[in-house]
Amino acid sequence: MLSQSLLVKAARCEDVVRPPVWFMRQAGRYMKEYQAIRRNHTFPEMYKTPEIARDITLQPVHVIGVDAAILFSDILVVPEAMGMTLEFVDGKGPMFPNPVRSAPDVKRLVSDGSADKLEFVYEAIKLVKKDLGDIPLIGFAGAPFTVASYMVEGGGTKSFKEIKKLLFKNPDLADRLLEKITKVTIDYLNHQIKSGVDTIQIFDSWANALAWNEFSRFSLKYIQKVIQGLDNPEHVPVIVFCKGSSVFAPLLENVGADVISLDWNCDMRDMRDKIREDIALQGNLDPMLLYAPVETIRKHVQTWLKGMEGQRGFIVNLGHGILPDIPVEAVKCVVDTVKEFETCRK
Ligand code: 1CP
Repeated sequence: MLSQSLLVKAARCEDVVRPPVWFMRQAGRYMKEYQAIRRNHTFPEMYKTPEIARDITLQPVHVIGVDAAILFSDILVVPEAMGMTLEFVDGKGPMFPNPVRSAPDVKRLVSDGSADKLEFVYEAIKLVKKDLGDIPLIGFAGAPFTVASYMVEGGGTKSFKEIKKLLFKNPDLADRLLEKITKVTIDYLNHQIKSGVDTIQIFDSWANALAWNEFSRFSLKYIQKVIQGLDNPEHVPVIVFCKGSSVFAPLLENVGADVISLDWNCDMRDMRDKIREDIALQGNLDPMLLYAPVETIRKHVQTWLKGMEGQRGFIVNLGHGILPDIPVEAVKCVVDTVKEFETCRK
């Protein structure tokens, strides 16, 4: 593990000359280099072919100059490995034509040995690590609640009606589903650690659909189980990204993560005063800021960095992923502005 990299050091709240910067969804459609590969391949072909996954993972490191790579893959490979049919429909995103709705549906899902089917991910990690040099690689998985939501809804949703119906009408069945996903997720992340990732991020992208009690009961509990289940002898840092973290941060403090990744609704400096100082914070620029002219972005990021000056345990990112029509220059401008800001030492 690259324990001297800016990312790992910041995640461990050690002294760094400046905060590291990377972005959720940094490998993707806003880059012409990605589009060039996408024109000739379907999305599943891309993440299931280790050489292609490697090339896409490396693109933002070369083009944007980020301080970390994140493996090009998807959180939904886990339900696919558990036996669900996954389709990516252009313009609509991921879909499960046979969503999980009943006890027999949950029973049919396979958890034992399912993570072994994701060899293409582990192979991609090994290939990326050969080419990355001293830039760290982030592996990831979805949080059990977010993955369960996709499995129950059958795809993207605005209302979260089906998953919330399940939680409120049949909490025991919801638990059985979440337990199964948790088991596969632990195995999956342990394989990723063995294959060489330097950091792990757990994406709870849909947690903001939940109320306070349900977040504790159905999301936090299972993220905690995932972290506790890791076989992590070198202590690869664990980042928990949670949409809704502006509200749920006090709960997330005790989940066992090294880093909490914040959405854009909260003030980072204010959050720094509230969260235990041995936990690093990541975030939290509004992704839509990147539609502004580069000069506006530069000034905004400079002012924001000034506000965090002298703080240990700070990783620059967005509050959620880069949108597909964001100009590359805008993303690069954030990276350059952070790199010019060498004052994060106490
Ligand atoms: O070209 C295409 O049509 C595919 C678009 C695409 C891409 C580039 C999808 C389908 N997934 C990805 C890559 C991806 N997904 C990464 C790559 C690494 C990186 O961040 O650069 C990661 C980490 C993910 C994880 C992921 N997939 C999440 C969690 C992160 C987040 O943004 O909240 C979620 C929710 C998904 C589901 C998914 N897969 C793809 C799309 C378009 C979506 C989102 C659909 C929705 O919002 O409902």
